[in-house]
Amino acid sequence: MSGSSPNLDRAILHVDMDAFYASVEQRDDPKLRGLPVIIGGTGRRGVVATASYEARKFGVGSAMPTAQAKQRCPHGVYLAPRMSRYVEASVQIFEIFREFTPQVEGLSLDEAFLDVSASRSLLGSPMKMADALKARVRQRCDLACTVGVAHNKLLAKLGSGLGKPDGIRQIQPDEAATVLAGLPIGRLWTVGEQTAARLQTIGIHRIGDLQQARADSLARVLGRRAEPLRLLALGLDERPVVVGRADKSIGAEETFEQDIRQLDQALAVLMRLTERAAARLRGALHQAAVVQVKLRKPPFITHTRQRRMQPPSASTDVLYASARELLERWWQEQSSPALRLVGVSFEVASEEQIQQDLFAVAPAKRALEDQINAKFGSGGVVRARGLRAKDPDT
Ligand code: DCP
Ligand code: MG
Repeated sequence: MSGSSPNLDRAILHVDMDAFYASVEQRDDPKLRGLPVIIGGTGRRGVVATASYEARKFGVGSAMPTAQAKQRCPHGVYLAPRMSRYVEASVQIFEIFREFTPQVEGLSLDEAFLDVSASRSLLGSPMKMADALKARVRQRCDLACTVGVAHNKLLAKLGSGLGKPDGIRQIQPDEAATVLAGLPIGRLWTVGEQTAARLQTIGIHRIGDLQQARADSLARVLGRRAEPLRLLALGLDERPVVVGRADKSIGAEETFEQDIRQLDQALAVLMRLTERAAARLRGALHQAAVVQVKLRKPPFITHTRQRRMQPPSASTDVLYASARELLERWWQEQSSPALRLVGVSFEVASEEQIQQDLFAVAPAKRALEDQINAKFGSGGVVRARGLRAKDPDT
């Protein structure tokens, strides 16, 4: 066990709207209630954003090609997203969240952590608050959500997942390890595909296997991440609720085997990195408030240059224009410019900024790019500049 004992006194809610885009459409058009409704790209290469629970019975879900969804659910109602409606609903639900606590961390348009620890004396138990919150969302927005209740973020989020749809699920400290044990390892926060694959090589498939794993064999495959991950597997998580946003920054970088000495080669890499990071930014429904480039020259001197975006943006073109300017200016300052690493990162704009600024971007073009890139890998659509230079090895 780690040195400090876990704080069991906090009260965290994780709220997540049920089938968010689809529910907004069903609310706005009562004829759609009870029907399988699928929201997504309707073109040939369209991808499903979400499906109503009626449609999920047919095996339709987020990120599936729309064509495949139509095979599984031919009688479904297929609609293109109307972002502005979802943003309006998002603004309303976040207003409700803030009636329970100012400690609200938005994760996306439809999802947030609330630290309601200090609200208990005024508003009652966390379960009572969860109840009241659901009722207000229902009354004022005519929408359903699910609330997870626990003493930390990991378990609150797990709770909302288990309570869906239209539920409340509390996870008590003494049941945490048991609830986690049966879940596949990939469900654990921070475990992506790579980590899961590595863990599987030593026979760890479920979170329970990780709880029981020997420290030395874990360390062999995970290094320094072994101990933090084992604590998460046990349901121990001291992360605070951070007001405004979850991801502080999203970025991408590349190290080169041979130094880059041509400006247009550096710009080509920068474009590719910007494209990759901006797609992730948009995937998380975030906007960038600050663009930063990271430039490392031989032997090992790292410079960063940054610029604030006003207004925040998630457009590859807009973000690249800023990143490019920063790189070009740096290039001119150097007597013999050379790069062994280029990186770009975006500081995520706050919840309020995202909501205001989603109105200001052109969703159709972005969505098309992202869908194609999601389908064909992030090289599917690249701008001409990104193709000019040969791929440096990462
Ligand atoms: N979304 C998207 N593309 C994805 C996943 C989600 O465009 N690959 C959008 C549509 C969803 C919204 O984000 O309605 C919220 O995502 P959730 O993962 O919370 O999914 P839902 O709210 O639709 O369903 P639920 O939370 O009930 O599982
Ligand atoms: Mg949701």
